[in-house]
Amino acid sequence: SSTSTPDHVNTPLPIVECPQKSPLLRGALNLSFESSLKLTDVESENKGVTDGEYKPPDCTARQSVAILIPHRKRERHLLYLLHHLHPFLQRQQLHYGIYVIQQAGDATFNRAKLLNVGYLEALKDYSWECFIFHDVDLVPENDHNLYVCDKQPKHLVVGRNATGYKLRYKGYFGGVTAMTKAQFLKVNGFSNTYWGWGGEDDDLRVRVELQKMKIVRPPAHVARYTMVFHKRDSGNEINKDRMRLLGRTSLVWRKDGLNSCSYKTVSVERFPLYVNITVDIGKPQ
Ligand code: UD2
Ligand code: MN
Repeated sequence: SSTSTPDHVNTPLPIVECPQKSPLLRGALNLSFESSLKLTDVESENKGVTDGEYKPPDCTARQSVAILIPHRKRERHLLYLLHHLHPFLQRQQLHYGIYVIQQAGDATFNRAKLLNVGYLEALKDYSWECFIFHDVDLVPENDHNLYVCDKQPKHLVVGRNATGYKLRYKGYFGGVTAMTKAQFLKVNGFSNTYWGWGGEDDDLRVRVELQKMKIVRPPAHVARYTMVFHKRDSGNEINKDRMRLLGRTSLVWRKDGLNSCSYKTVSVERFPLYVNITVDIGKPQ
């Protein structure tokens, strides 16, 4: 009768899997990069996120995804990315966690090794099944670009503003990529030996190909990004050794990667919108 307690008060919600296609998706987005944006604004826009983690409130997500962002001194880019990525991932009805892996000190930057650390550290929190390796300065323009893993390693950046939204070259695997826990383990992760700019993304592609896996991409009209403008950072000078390193990947991948990634964790800070892992990864030998 109308006077009885409504059903939902006593009955636990049935655990239903989220739909194949989220009803919340909007397609092409209008991105804004306001210089007045503050971290506290982004925090109050994302009350459902705790320690960088979110679960859809009324269905069980189809995948649990860890977003790994290599970082040093790009605070503004990080803020823009958090501002866009949190609502984007929530509209995709994912269970996700955002990890920022912060290189301590001023030694030459090593994007790939930071991402290995992110994988190893994130798995201490939760058995994430999918990992997204994500540049801090790339903002997705269309929420049909799903941040989930596929049967094959996935490259999510077909095009971006600065390159006329065209694939930079055949085999290009940089910027934002998605691999399952098992796929990444199979290739022994990234190489730890690429210090400075370039080559580490091609090395990962070679590892994937050596395992007879095939890179897949979403359609070009969906896999679009805006890269926030930047110059080459100091401390991330071009790696002149990258071609030589790339030539020996097939010989060293078994010994150079996740299983040889040595580092010292300086701190793990659980901020509202992300877990910040500061790490000493050493310096080039
Ligand atoms: C390209 C690739 C990138 C990587 C790089 C070569 C694209 C879209 N991206 O980016 O994935 O392969 O070439 O290494 O093709 N970072 C910091 N602080 C620094 C230096 C780097 O946070 O001081 C991080 C940050 O997440 C940044 C990423 O490393 O987005 C790549 O560095 P970049 O943006 O300078 O290189 P870019 O744009 O040529
Ligand atoms: Mn960049």
